[in-house]
Amino acid sequence: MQYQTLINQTEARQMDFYRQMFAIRRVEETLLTLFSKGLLYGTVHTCLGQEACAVGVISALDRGRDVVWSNHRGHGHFLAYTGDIAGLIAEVMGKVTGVCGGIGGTQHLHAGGFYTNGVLGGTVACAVGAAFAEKLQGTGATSTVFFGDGAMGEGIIYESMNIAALWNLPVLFVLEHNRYAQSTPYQLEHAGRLEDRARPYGIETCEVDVTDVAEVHAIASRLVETIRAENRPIFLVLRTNRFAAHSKGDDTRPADEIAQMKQNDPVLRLRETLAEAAPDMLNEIETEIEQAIAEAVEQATRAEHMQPDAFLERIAR
Ligand SMILES: Cc1ncc(C[n+]2csc(CCOP(=O)(O)OP(=O)(O)O)c2C)c(N)n1
Ligand SMILES: [Mg+2]
Repeated sequence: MQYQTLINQTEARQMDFYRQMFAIRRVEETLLTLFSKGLLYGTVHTCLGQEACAVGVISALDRGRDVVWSNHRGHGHFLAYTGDIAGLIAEVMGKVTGVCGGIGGTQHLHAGGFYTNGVLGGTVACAVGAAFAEKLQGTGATSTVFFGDGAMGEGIIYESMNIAALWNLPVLFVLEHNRYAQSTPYQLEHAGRLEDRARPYGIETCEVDVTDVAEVHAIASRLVETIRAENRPIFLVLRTNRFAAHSKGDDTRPADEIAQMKQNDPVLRLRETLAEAAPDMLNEIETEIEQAIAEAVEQATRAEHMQPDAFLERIAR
């Protein structure tokens, strides 16, 4: 890690988590601005407030080998897995230089072992299928899937949990429990505790209130190690907060509740700690990320729009 010569190992690790979370936050804010200027195709779902979930879990994986399935709110997961700011921004702007040639857009991102899809619950079955394939091939890879509380009404999640438990598949099921599906509070659509939903299948369950990315990382590392060693699924429930609207302008949640959430912002909390320990390095990292984002926007703005015919021709070859 490049910061190790300057500060101790724990601070270096924290600084790296901060760099990743700050990048996600600023990319999401930038995408909202680009949307307001009419420069994006379709809408965007930002993960502002949930950055520590993406970074904490994905930093615990072997990104050269492990598979990740994400959902409609997948930019943070993508960045935590690939670090590819330019590829993401160009993709969401529908440009040929995007990570999927501009054809996938915000909800269909793919790079290496990373996939997203907006069909709630559908991705959970895909992740279980991927885990089955990895197990059959003996690669030692695990498969992680992120889904929201709203998706927990989809029956396919329970069929997937059943098969994963029955066939001893290496899956980490991650519920990002932000208590809302669009603007519907989870209590209005779900009976009982969502945290208890995997237990009937004999799946070990771990619950975390997300305030500290290092804690999420430590827990996820332990779980992934167990999954890899013992070939069995685990359910991780991350209680978290979404700061922005579901997508654009569709937010009827009480303003004071959102203000309260922001009091416990994992990104700012970590920033405060690091600002005391290594302020110069913090500034350097923030400047570096801001520059990377500005360059990515500039390059994507200049790039060609995605051409469906050219794309179809390319994949047909
Ligand atoms: C099968 C299916 N039904 C409905 C939708 C429309 N939809 C997109 S996001 C969303 C709410 C999702 O809430 P949640 O799962 O809690 O995730 P969050 O947005 O909170 O991250 C809905 C209903 C969809 N994408 N897929
Ligand atoms: Mg939700």
